[in-house]
Amino acid sequence: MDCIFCKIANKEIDSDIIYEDDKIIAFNDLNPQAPTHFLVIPKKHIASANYIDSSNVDIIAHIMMVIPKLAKELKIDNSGYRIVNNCGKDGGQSVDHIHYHVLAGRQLQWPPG
Ligand code: D5M
Repeated sequence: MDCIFCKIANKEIDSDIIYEDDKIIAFNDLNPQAPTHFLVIPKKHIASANYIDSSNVDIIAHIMMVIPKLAKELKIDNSGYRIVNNCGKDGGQSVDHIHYHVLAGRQLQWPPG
């Protein structure tokens, strides 16, 4: 499968990794939209939020537990941050491997565009 985030997870292409364990990997976004902007992905390919089910939801739960730990390490936990998952075309998903954006370091606006 020609998936750029699978290639990052498999270390077939370089990325700026900030966290890794047996299930997930986090790396800085190539096109940052905030002073802190990293992505957290499962190593196993899940195409989008549409494909979360009982067989893989433990990985998503793990991502949601690791993000606050990373936020604390990066000292963005007090000022705040945003976790974003874009799903599908209208959601703005451009890479078909589920990923959670974590954005911080400036006042983020709402609603999103
Ligand atoms: O977000 C996809 C995000 O993935 C977008 O913010 C750019 C980022 N991206 C794409 N390729 C790379 C590599 N190679 N390293 C780091 N970041 C990357 P989406 O929600 O799908 O629009």
